Amino acid sequence: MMRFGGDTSANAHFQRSDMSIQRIQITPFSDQKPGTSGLRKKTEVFQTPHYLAAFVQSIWQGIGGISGKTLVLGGDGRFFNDTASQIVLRMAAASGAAKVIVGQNALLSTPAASNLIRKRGADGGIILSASHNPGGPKGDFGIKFNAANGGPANESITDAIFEASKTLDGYDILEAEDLDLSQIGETQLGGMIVDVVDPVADYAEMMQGLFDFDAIRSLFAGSFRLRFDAMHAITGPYATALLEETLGAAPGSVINGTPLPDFGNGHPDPNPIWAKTLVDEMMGPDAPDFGAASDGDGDRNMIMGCGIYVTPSDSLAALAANATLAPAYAEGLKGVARSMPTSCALDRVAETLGIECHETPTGWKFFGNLLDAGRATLCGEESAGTGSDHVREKDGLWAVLFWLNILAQRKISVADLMADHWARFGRNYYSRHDYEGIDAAAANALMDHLRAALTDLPGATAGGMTITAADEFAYDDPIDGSHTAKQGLRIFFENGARLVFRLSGTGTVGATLRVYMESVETTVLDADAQEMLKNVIAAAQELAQIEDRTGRTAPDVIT
Ligand code: VG1
Ligand code: CO
Repeated sequence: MMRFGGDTSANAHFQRSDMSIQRIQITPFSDQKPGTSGLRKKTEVFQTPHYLAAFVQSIWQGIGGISGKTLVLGGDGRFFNDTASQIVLRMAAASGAAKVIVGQNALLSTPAASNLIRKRGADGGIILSASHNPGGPKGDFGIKFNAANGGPANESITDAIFEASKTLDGYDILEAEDLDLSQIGETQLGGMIVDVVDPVADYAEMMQGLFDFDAIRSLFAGSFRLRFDAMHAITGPYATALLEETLGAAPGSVINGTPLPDFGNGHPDPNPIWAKTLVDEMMGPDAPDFGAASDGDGDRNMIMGCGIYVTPSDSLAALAANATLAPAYAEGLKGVARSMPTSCALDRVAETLGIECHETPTGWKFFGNLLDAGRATLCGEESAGTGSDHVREKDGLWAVLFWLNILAQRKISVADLMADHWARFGRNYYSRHDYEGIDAAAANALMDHLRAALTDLPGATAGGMTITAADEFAYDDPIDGSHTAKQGLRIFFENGARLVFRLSGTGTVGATLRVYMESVETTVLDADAQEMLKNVIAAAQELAQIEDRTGRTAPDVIT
């Protein structure tokens, strides 16, 4: 039986066990270069005959084969998740994997997959997700490989995968019927064991070990109210089990809790634009005490309180400042890390705590070495990603539980906690403006023009502010010495303000320009961020000529 269309005449058949392995000949694809987080394309691209399989075979080659290895497999449930997981299983069996541990119905949140890889001592894992990108036949699909530490493959592995994809002439796949992945337990696929596991159980158990569940329970036993928006994505079952069933949040606290293949036609990106219903409720009359949302694959978090949106950069800083209130971090933090565009609020906390603060390129893969080496305990990104050394991915629900643990101990509101934080550390006003789906050539020209101007910028003014330094961020990993260049253009101003430009590595249409803006305040602590940043916003326009070069008069998304 041929499952992928195309001409089968050139394909060899041979036997392993009682099922036959097919060698499917293909012409290599030239566009399978992983971006910030795995390979993301339009779903229809992944549905092109052999496209997904070619990338999976390239992964096998890029990691030196999978013979005898154990892998974890799961995805965020988006359209094509089920088909893709059956292909991955048959290919793993064909290439001699010993075992694949797969979430029931091929579902696993990204942090839960990371945990399973670590807990079960697997050699790695395949995560099927395009994270915050919309799903469905017209939406996006994605796939990424995580290594034995549970974290996203580092650049040397993703480079090896891409190199393999460029010359790949075929792939091996077992000829077999689809497995029933709804039944928990072990089955056999060719010579390989498939172990279908409850996607929530191990993760929930880990969370219980990190936080003071009794303290959180007593919060919910009082008048404390929570709203968690799972955005019809993967965190629904996790949030319902943990927040409602285990911790006692009122039934109905979790909304949009059933994962849907098209995320209910939504955009599972937890920010004030796409989680507007939640934001409106939290900013409206009779708002709950705490509001949160997560993304498609459950690794992002948006944190809100009654009447307040906490920027991800501020959330990271607040978690670091209050970390010892949670049992897992009671002994203190070994160090912290943030991606370069993330605000410097974290640096101020680290300075006070007297711990290391690392600045890495965008993408969770750069935190892995620091976490493995015990140089960082908490990590975060401005894009709503926060995590710790409990896994090697960012973790949305973990951040929610961490916040609840802190609120339960401090017995204050989110707004008061942040006011207290800013009074102590000062406030880094922060915003990111995204220009999505712009012409790729125009985006590259904008970056090239700015890059060429960098050396002449110090001493010049923009937005009425004097520029003190400008560079293109590069990172030297302190653990393995690897060098990563071209990670964003940075412009620093004499008043402590900062402006960063970079192009997204997760989009699937044209280019997305991200402009990150920050200013530091120690006196005015309760103002509107866009207002406080207006000079930095003006400087961005002046320096990059965004409107002239992209034709856009305003950003698509402001966070
Ligand atoms: C974006 C974010 C980045 C994040 C990445 C993956 O990347 O900016 O911080 O690590 O998405 O997150 P980019 O290259 O588009 O800026 V997820 O939750 O989409 O896996
Ligand atoms: Co995500």
